[in-house]
Amino acid sequence: GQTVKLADYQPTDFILRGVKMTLMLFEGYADVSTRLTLERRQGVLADAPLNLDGDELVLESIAVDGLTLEPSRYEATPESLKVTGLPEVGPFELAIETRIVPEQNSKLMGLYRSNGIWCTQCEAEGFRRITYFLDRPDVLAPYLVRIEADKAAAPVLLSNGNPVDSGDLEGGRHYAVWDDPFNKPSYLFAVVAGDLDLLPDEFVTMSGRTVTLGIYTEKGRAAQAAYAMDALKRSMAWDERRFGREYDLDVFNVVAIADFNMGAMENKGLNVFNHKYVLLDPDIATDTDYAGVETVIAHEYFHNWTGNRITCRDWFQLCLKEGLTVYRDQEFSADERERTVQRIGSVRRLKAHQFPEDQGPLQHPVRPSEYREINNFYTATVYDKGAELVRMIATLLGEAGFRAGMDLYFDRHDGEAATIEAFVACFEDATGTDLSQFALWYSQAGTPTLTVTEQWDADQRRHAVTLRQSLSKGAAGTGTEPMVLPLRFGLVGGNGEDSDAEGHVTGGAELKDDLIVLNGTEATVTFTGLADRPYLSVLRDFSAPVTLAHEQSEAARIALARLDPNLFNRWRALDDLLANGLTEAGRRPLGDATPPLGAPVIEALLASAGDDSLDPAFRAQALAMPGEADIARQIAENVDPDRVHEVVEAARLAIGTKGLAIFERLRGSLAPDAAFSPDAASAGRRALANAALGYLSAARGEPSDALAQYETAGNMTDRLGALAILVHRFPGAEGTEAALGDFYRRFEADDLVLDKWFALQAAAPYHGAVETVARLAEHPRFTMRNPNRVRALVGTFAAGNQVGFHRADGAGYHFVADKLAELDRINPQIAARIATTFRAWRSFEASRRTKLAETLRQLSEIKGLSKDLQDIVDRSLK
Ligand code: BAL
Ligand code: ZN
Repeated sequence: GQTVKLADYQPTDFILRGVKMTLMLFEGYADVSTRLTLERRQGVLADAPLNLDGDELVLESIAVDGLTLEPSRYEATPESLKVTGLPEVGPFELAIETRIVPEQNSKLMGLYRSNGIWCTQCEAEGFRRITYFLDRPDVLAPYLVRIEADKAAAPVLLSNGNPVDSGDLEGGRHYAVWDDPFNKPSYLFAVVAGDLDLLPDEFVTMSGRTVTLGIYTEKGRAAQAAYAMDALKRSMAWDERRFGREYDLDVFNVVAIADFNMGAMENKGLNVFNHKYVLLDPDIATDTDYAGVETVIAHEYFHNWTGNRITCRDWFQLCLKEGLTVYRDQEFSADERERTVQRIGSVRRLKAHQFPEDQGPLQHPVRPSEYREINNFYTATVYDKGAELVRMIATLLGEAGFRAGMDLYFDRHDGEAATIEAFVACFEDATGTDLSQFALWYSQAGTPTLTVTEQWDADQRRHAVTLRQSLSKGAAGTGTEPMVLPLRFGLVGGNGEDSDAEGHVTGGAELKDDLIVLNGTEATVTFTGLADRPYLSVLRDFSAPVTLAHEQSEAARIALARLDPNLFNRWRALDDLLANGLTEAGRRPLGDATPPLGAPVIEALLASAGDDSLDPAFRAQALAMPGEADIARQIAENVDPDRVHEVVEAARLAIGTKGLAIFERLRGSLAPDAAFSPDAASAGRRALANAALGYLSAARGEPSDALAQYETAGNMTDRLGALAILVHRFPGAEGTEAALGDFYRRFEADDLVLDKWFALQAAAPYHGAVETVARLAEHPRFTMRNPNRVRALVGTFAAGNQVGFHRADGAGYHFVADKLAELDRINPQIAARIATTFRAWRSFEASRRTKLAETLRQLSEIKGLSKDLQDIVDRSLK
């Protein structure tokens, strides 16, 4: 595949003024007729051809201003259409007809069918699978779309914008016309047609306009969209309150689809969702699912302003809409739920997904400068690190400055396709701040290391804090200049209060209230007038996405876990204590029996767990062990996944044994509420109760508590929590098999719950998991055609089962590679995504390292591999 480079950006030779389309849907094919109003851009050579993008297309006819073109005037291939001899000045109309086969579209890009429903996915380059087009985000136009279909097969016909016409046609067919007056790029185009149920509602905007809301679902499931609808209305109100952004069309529709590559898609006025992020009720969905629906509904809605009204000039600017919109959805969840707990969740995700990407062969800057396949850049770096960069701008400028910059951005660029430079300039201009050094965050890849050392001068009652930043060159080969690190901090006294001691800076930093802005390689801040040595709490709220190397005693961390007025850092103190202990123990050989955690660490953890003055959701987070992959990343070299698992289990047993009384008490005091409520506080109590059950079961070494909970559970959170303990800790126990069978029989009608059944078994941390997963891949309900199902089984096994996937004989690698080769021919995007799990190969001990590399090499040599998978495999090997 060809490499696309940011530096090569050029505007199109032709300007698109408008699009009129008719999609005629039939069983077995669809006829697409497109009329483009185009105009040669001023200054473009008179003989310059028009080059349109296609992908697996067949051209049926082509005409300019109503006249069919001679074959000498155009060249059509499945991937391109070149037209010559077009008018030198003034607008002209290009009419193109294509015939496509949605039923055979297994890539789920463009127009395809899911359970009989016609639907589209066009981001990033799916529109060119529907018709030949200038398929790039800086080509914006209004669209008028007419859909025709059989009325019985597709009573519902939807597209972007407002509905303007509909009616019956001969032969049992009907039509609908949708008018989207807002300029939009083709990636935001959408059409849905099918026999769907509707959950209707409405929202009155801040200026008093009534917007008709609809969530469309498979038949019989509209009631399960109630929580999503509630989240949508809260999102609309929040964007008005927090950012002054009002919705613009008369209607806003969401459609839930079973076969969907992404989580959801923000098409203008017609969001299309993976049904996993719409359909819920307490019997089928966990608290995590509820939170996920709320987040994704909000995220897609927020795109209406950050993504749709202001879009990206080119795909290199993807973080312009994604990083910003993730920041906005994170802020929404923080306001709607509990800020610290939300922040802990976001930081866990960042460390679990973005840090390994940033520290391995797939490393790329938040704004990449080249790509071979754009689908492979919908990454944690673009999304989650992208959000961290926006968060840092907000931290540096303060709430009012950040809002002023956002207001200017909306004013200045509404209706445009913008760049990161344009975005950053708005904050500079609105606040008079120079952000040129800050902007390095967008171009320099890698996780900087922040080293912190402290020196207490007892005679002078003075505390010196030295901060250093460093960034090493990684796979992306980008720069390593010092960046701007906003570091929230406090000096905590023995009374649990922050000191207001004066600080004095030497070196490259600025001090403003509770913020040190480190912009040089090194700086020292000396605090004077202190009565006693303080505990330094630094990088509060994870105010910069760095690896923190803070030389701090275990005693100081334990004190901060108890005293820090910043709750996030209390959690981090505990998490660091656990992670450090597990990492150190993980470096020792398999079988080494030295306890991974010292008694004071376990006591600190249990003190938090048992502290009823703390939010239960926070305590559940404190009790959640770092992930095995996370520990492996910190061990960094010669990792033995069996050893990592061994130390995690040893730690779990030690904590459970020592805390038995606390966990028993928690189980008693957190008995399930009679009526289920999905609110954050109730979810937090369930999370703590389930964490307690996990430790209790480990300590007792037998499954009866989990079995009892499984049998009496009144909601999916408690049922699945218990089943996970049974399947992951008590395999082969009689009750475990019975519960697993019961779960299947109860929920076999529901694909979303069945995904949980597949995923739970795929994640079971045993060497035999390879055989279990191979057997499940032959299960009648397993299919490669549904992305959720593939992710549940193959994706979970590869990314969420360190012990099984990394079995020493390489059987896990072979199984996944075989499945990826098969999947690649069906859905390359999903195959490429799952393949990223091989990227960490260099960090493993020699035998696994060799086998991983060998597997990657074999994959890379398969003939006819997709561009998607080839790109991931080749870059991973680099
Ligand atoms: N734009 C793709 C899905 C999302 O990030 O909202
Ligand atoms: Zn998004």
